[in-house]
Amino acid sequence: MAPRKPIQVTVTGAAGNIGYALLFRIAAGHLFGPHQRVILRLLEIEPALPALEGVVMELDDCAFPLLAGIEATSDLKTAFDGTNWGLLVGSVPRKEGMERSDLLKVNGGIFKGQGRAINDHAASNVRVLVVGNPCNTNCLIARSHAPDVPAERFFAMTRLDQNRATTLLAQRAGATVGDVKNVAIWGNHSSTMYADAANARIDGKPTYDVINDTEWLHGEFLTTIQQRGAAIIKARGQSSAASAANAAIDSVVSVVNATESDDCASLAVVSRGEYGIPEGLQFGFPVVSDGKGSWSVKEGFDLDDFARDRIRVTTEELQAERSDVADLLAIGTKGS
Ligand code: NAX
Repeated sequence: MAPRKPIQVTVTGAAGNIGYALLFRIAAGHLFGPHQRVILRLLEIEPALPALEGVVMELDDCAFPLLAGIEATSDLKTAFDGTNWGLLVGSVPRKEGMERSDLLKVNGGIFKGQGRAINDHAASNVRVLVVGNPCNTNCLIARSHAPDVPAERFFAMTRLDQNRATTLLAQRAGATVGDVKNVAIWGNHSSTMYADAANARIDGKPTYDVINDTEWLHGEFLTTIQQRGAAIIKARGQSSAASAANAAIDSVVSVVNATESDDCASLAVVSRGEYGIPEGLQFGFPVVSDGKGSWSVKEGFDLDDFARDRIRVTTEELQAERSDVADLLAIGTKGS
């Protein structure tokens, strides 16, 4: 059998914290399995290219059999030329005194250019996962500048929140993470996201039958997830990188492979009005993939008053973010 053509994966911000945790796993075959070769296309800003060169040396020194090539560049066209998957990790961190709206604008500029480059240079089957924050709105901006790429091919990362929620539920129930299924993250990847315990299943049973503690499920469970990033910075002196990279891998794997019938994957995708969410927002939903390139928002989630209120808050935040970046969005774009 002829060897399969390598899949090209672009990683932006490749010399950063998450990049360092992500690239070696991609090269080891964790995205597409042990028989699929990959080519890495690594984008960085000019000042970070020397550091990226060091990462490339380390990748070389691993002699990964599945790594069929590496291109390190600061040029957008080169970075996205023929790419099949774009993992958009690089963005500018929030600095002291910076308002959230300033951050949205600074990063919005980056994602506008990358969206255009994806539109003009990527492979016709390209898919994009945005990790760099604020990831939902950055994704919306990139998507709006890629009118030739179907909006369904753009994803923003809420998987780290899903993984955090899954572990918390397992620990509280005295179960293993493999017993916890169907954990949805609704809305924005920010402190307003809603981690949905009510529709999750632990060992096949509804969460509330196993963890009969509404106060914890409506309180500490949610605040622990919201504050987890800050807790890791406090403990480690650096932001989460390995778990974020792992969530990026999980996100891609969940798009590429079929979802089990008792489970879902949390991904922020373009809203088509599911569950009453305004159309066009890049919104965290429970998603099911068919394993052949298509996905849909999972139906049948029961949303009580508490859930509806939380989802309203996160929806309003995303609408406000969309207004803040209105001048960065391509007008009249399909799906935006
Ligand atoms: P780092 O600051 O370590 O790395 C970011 C890298 O991006 C730097 O090397 C920088 O040179 C590069 N960069 C900046 N502008 C660029 C541009 N225009 N083109 C290409 N590269 C560019 O941050 P890191 O810890 O790696 O985090 C990256 C992003 O992930 C941040 O925005 C962070 O907030 C976000 N996260 C998102 C998460 C999520 O769940 N969606 C969780 C983890 C993380 O917080």
